[in-house]
Amino acid sequence: MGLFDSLKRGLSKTRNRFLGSLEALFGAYDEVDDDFFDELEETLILADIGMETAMDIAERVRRTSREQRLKKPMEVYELMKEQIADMMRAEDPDVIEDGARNVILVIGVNGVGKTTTIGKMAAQFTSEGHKVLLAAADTFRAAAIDQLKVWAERSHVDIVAHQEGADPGAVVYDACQAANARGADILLCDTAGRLHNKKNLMDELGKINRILDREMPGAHKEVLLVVDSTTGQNALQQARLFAETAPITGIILTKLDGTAKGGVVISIASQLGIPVKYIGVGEGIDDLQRFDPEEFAEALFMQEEEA
Ligand SMILES: Nc1nc2c(ncn2[C@@H]2O[C@H](COP(=O)(O)OP(=O)(O)OP(=O)(O)O)[C@@H](O)[C@H]2O)c(=O)[nH]1
Ligand SMILES: [Mg+2]
Repeated sequence: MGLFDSLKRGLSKTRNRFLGSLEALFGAYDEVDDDFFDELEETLILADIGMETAMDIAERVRRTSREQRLKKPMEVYELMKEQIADMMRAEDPDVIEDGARNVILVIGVNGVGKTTTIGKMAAQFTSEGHKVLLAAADTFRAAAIDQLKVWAERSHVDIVAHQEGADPGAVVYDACQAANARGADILLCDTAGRLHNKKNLMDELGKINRILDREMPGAHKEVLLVVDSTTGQNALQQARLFAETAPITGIILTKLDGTAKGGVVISIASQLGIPVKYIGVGEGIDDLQRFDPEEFAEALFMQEEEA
């Protein structure tokens, strides 16, 4: 299956929810007028993308439709797609700097999909010719270490792991030495999503981050926050919390395939001020995609006969 097809499939629940009400609205008017735009705003507000984002989209579409004197609902539909893609566009979507040493620290609350996402990234980067090393810095549970080992095998990459309960800082330190010694150009660090309490977790992540800076000077570093899109409206709070440990450079939204609330990607990409770098559209090794605003909007608003 092509990338766009799996994106479309992953977004099918969200698309059904969005399109049902939008198609009825766009079908009900021969020409757009003030009533149409009022209804568009209401429809978007009910579509679970957050009040602010819904109003923002409606306002942009209303204004630009007037400026361009659009009358036909289908023209406005296309415009809406473009405007939404525009709102989600970010400055620097790249995660890896080619030719440099790269460090990626993956953080987020428990169960959002950090370990799975690292496994998927390891496979992708390897297939692109990179030499990847994994650091099992979630030492809170033995199962977490084993889970990452399984992904390392699947993606044919090396892993540095200690025992359950070991100091995650020591794991990361060893992983940095190993990456340097073995010439790995991408080091991916898994972390715990939960410790005995929140302060422990934040202290631990802060320490890991400092060790990475110290042991990999000059490396290109990304701190990626993983957010479960089924709970996505909490992304803002999660970002604020984790930003205390290290500046977050990107967001990864997982589990889009399991929810009708995938529209949350629009509000996160447009309101958080942090670029969305990847989206997860399934549990398989190939189900992680680079986030492309145009394709996302296209897949989200693709009507039945096209899909
Ligand atoms: N459907 C679907 N499931 C996903 C996706 N990403 C992750 N999962 C599933 O979510 C569950 C939790 O994933 P993990 O990778 O273990 O999450 P984690 O953040 O590492 O969790 P902790 O280590 O407990 O903090 C697993 O069952 C994954 O298969 C996705 O994009 N789609
Ligand atoms: Mg994990």
